[in-house]
Amino acid sequence: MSIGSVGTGRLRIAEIILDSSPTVFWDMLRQVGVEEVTGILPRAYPDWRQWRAWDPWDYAPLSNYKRMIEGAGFKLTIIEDNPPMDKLIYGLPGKEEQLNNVAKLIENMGKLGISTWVYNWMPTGWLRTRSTIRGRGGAYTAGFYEEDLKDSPPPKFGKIDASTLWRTLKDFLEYIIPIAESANVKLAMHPDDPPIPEVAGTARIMNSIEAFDKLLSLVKSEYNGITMCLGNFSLMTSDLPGLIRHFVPTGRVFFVHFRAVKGTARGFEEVFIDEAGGEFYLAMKEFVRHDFYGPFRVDHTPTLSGDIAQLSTPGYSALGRLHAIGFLQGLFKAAVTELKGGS
Ligand SMILES: [Mn+2]
Repeated sequence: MSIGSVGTGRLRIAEIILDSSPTVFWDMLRQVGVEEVTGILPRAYPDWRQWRAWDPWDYAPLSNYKRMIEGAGFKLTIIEDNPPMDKLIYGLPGKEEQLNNVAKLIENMGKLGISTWVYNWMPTGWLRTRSTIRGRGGAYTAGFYEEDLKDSPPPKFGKIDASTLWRTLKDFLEYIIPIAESANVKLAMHPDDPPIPEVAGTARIMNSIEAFDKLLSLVKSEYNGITMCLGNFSLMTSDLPGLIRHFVPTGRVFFVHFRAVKGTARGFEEVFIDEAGGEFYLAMKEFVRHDFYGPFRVDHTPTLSGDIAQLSTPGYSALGRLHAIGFLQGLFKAAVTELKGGS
């Protein structure tokens, strides 16, 4: 057997980059074999006049951003970011403008050939209550403990219940999915993080397998799909292969995040990906069995000492992610070798 003789599909990693211009981390990603990128909206072009002709979701800044990423040697596959959507989620006045901005983003992504948009329906955003926990070897890591919020008042727009969230989501999808269909851009709902039913008296809905079944049936379209964030789904079920068998054959899994956590949905800490048990290997084998090769990305990791990004963006340690990417590549090679065989 010669090196490289075993394997079928290629592992597709679309790692997220948060920088507004090329960095040494981009070089490192290319060097470890990452070919695709998940981008955010290009909001960071400082201008002392504090005036913008365009919003980050308009064509000009988005095409400039795409050109910069391609110039660095990547394909821009996914945007995992959004214009403000709080009024849409709450169903408040001003939601029409926010809806128009989302529509503009999707139309511009379509023109630029960016195939997938990650969004979520969290009225309280993704949430950690501790960001300087010491993990393995003293690495800083983040955690969520529901008890830390027991005295917290409701957030800015107040309380909201689950049935209102389902109604605003349905209204949103009924308007936006036809636009996504004609733009050829897939919508990939990210689960609530953490996936619990309520934060400070404010409901959350995308927190169970049943909820994702319901999402797929709310508007039946090839463009209405899922970001399978395994960090969150592993807090909903311990059966990741079963989860993959359930959703991947629907053709609606458009993106997968790998993240390891320890604990329960109501109290957990982020850990290094190799601190999980064998579940990620079983998960990767199930993806390969279904000939699903991505796009994947790694997700939050602890922050390694000496990290070039340090604690400025908790969870997005550059070195921590390089470690996780290597681990993912190992899982994939092992799964392909076991299932598809060598000579
Ligand atoms: Mn995620």
